[in-house]
Amino acid sequence: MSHPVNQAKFISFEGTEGVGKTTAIDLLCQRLDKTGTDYVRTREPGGSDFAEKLRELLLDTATNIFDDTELLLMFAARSDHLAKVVLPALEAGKWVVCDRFIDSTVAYQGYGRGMGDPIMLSKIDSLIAHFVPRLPDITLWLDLPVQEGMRRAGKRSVADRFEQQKTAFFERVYQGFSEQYQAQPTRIHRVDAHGTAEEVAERIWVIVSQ
Ligand code: Z5A
Repeated sequence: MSHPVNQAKFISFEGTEGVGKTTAIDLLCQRLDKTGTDYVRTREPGGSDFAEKLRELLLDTATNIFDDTELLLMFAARSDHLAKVVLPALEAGKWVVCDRFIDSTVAYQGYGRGMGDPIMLSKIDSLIAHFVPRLPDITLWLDLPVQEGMRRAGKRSVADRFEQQKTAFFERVYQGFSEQYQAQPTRIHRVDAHGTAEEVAERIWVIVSQ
């Protein structure tokens, strides 16, 4: 068995719908288990009791809210999650593996809802600056064409409030991830999400274990 990976890391997974984040996180966590690495697996929106309540509202197809309200609720959930789960875990020397984080807000609220409007993007930048004291050390952007992710995700049953959006929305979300990757190539790593789950997991491990 390999040695534990000692230095605590904050890792976020990002990508459009159905790219395989959950599957990739399952496989990463199996490897962290094998190396004896102490970690917390979490997700956004959600991850703490209060934020999970907000997640229910945010994903509920019966919820009808304005774009700014959605943005603020994402940050309300994030603020609680950071304070109660992410920061304490990192301070205790644990890794944090998080399914979605700030880049999803830029992609979904900034590009998907806001169509890349500079005012919306600047609101998000400002919220990050004020309410996110710790950025991920590594962000893994699972890059897969939107249609291919939808095909993978389509095997599931009921669509939530985001999954009900049309393809054009998800193309803008993709553009949001792509532009953030180009703007922040040190933190954000592009992972080719084609191929088998094991092949994708191997690409991720090469990045994470460096
Ligand atoms: N949201 C937001 O708007 N703003 C924010 O700030 C945040 C989030 C944080 C919930 O996210 C929604 O919240 C999300 C954005 C919004 N809405 N959308 N869309 P979520 O992460 O809970 O939901 P999701 O993005 O829809 O995730 P997902 O659809 O569950 O997909 P996934 O986790 O990336 O994929 P998966 O479940 O691992 O895989 C999908 C299927 O493909 C499954 O059957 C797998 O067995 C299969 N799969 C996985 N990997 C492979 C490979 N390599 N080959 C073939 N098949 C595969």
